[in-house]
Amino acid sequence: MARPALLALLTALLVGRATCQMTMTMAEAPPGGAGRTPAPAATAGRRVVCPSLPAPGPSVKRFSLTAAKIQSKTQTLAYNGTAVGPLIRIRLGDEVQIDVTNKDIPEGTSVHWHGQAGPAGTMWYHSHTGEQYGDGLRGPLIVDDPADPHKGLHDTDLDAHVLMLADVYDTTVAQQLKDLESGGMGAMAAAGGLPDAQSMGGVPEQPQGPMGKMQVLCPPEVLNQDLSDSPWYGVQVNGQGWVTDPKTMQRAGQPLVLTVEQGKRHRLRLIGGMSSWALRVGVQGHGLKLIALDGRPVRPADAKSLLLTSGERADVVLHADQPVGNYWMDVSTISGQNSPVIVHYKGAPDPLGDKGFLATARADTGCAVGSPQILDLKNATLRAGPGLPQPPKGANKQFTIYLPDASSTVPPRSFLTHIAKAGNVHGLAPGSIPARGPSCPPAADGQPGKYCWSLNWNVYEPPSTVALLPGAKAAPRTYNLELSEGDVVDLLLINPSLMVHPMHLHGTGFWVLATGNGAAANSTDMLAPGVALNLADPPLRDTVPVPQAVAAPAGGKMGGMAGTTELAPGGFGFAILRFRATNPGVWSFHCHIELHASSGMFMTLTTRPKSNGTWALPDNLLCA
Ligand SMILES: *[C@@H]1O[C@H](CO)[C@@H](O)[C@H](O)[C@H]1NC(C)=O
Ligand SMILES: *[C@@H]1O[C@H](CO)[C@@H](O)[C@H](O)[C@H]1NC(C)=O
Ligand SMILES: *[C@@H]1O[C@H](CO)[C@@H](O)[C@H](O)[C@H]1NC(C)=O
Ligand SMILES: *[C@@H]1O[C@H](CO)[C@@H](O)[C@H](O)[C@H]1NC(C)=O
Ligand SMILES: [Cu+2]
Repeated sequence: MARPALLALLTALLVGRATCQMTMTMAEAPPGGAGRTPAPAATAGRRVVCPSLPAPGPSVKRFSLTAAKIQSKTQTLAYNGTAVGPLIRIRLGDEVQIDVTNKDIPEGTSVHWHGQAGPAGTMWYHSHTGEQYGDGLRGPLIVDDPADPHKGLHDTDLDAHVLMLADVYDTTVAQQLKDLESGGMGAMAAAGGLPDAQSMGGVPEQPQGPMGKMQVLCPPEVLNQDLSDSPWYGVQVNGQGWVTDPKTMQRAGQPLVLTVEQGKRHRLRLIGGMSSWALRVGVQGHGLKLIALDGRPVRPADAKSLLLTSGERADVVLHADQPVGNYWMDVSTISGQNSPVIVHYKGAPDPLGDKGFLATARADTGCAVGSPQILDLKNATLRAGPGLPQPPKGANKQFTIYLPDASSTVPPRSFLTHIAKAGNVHGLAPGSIPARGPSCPPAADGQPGKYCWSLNWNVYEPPSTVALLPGAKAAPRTYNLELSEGDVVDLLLINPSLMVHPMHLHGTGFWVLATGNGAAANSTDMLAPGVALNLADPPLRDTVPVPQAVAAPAGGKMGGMAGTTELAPGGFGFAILRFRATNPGVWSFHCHIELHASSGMFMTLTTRPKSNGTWALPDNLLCA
């Protein structure tokens, strides 16, 4: 199977109004995606048809998915007409063909097999076009490993215990983005999303429908960390959950009922399918044992609850060791806005018929930050599980990438001095030290754009191209880093904003060597000496939540959001990643929060094969 480049391209295909076939072999050929919106400019004028793939052999497992418009209160798009796309469950080593049909989505669609460059574990699939996954195009993909080192830690691993978490809205994500681009962050604060300096007094309302309003009183330091730039509406797990219309206070839907058996240890596979909010999961009266992150085993860690951001997956063991009954599983924001799930022991009364039980409506785990035993997945105390490879001891390429809100965050002086030499930011001339980075592109109405996120102040705007072939030119806006096959690469991610950014890399997994807050970089923006790297057993992941920055206490303004506000000394959030560039191709690297990726927090890493001759570019790039 020597066709990695071909497969890398295939998964970037637009699925027009036609069926396109995609083949992948687990643990062999690495599919991935090459960009949020594939590059129409690169293929303009070219006649395109589906590439001809080898006919599937008898051992190939075949699945099909149909992406289409639907009309429900919380969703405009769906795979196969269901709130969450059907579970695709295969075994490590399987060869798989998945036929994807676009029934009626006029702008086209695409599919990204999130985390899938070979490994077993809890993965998912979702659209990578525009803001479609937040509107409903997402589903679970599980790759079972018969030799899973943590098999002995659980008694069941049921399809019904694969849980796709999704924040849902009564507006499309594209509409949310439009509102932000013309109104700025304040627009969402008014809608109950992002707190700002005015609304941050700290009392979000938890509407409870028939039971009246319930207020969640959380201290400001909790609310300050619960930033989302989407308005809160509700959460669904596998397409079910209570959502309360903030205008009418009417509650609709019902919680998912998760059935467990007393005495059994159940493996739950949690998928962070949210487009914006981070969610905390914890079960009343029960502990959770984390055993895998992003599909890969981690050293088991016990927790009362854990926090999941967009794109991440966490496998946990729920030991049903309590009296037979019904229990709440909170699925809540940090500040306590909750759309809970019911954990129902076999033999207990029907929970949906039990008014007294329903009225309690939560596991009551309160405000999260500061709660003991909350397992924060961005906490670098996590360790890899058995059987995973160790990282190389050193890297031959290092890149520093800032994660700023480009509408207002002024680059640190050290960064500007550095890029003045390196000249690696589009729009900034090398040799001169600019006063600030480039700002947002204009909003749709032509007015100055008030909202955009960037990587090193590069605001990604599709369409984009990367020069794949010798002599071809990259489009000016594409922020791309060049790698060669075999490179060992360090990415030092520095977060000067007050939001966590879950950064996701396509095409390969990476080791998380360190995360935290502090001065990770010295004045040349290279890794500062003294930051402790875990080279022994760092977790191997495909998504990393980069901790938010800490604002200076004085002034009351939010650093990184309000523009010129200083951060606390050493207040940057940081994460240090290492990976081997063994998979030639053009790979996306982006924040998984959809509003952030779509507004510019998106770039590419191009791994060139050792010899240019091995690029396997097909003649026909797109399905007609
Ligand atoms: C999706 O729906 C089609 C049409 O009903 C069906 O044939 C297919 O099996 C479904 N896909 C999955 C993965 O269940
Ligand atoms: C990380 O975990 C350690 C050990 O549980 C804890 O002391 C520390 O406060 C945590 N840090 C964060 C940022 O959650
Ligand atoms: C491959 O192509 C790139 C881009 O033109 C060029 O810089 C590089 O030297 C080539 N490498 C080899 C091994 O020919
Ligand atoms: C910053 O760190 C890099 C890498 O460790 C080192 O080469 C450089 O000399 C350091 N610069 C300063 C000013 O400390
Ligand atoms: Cu982000």
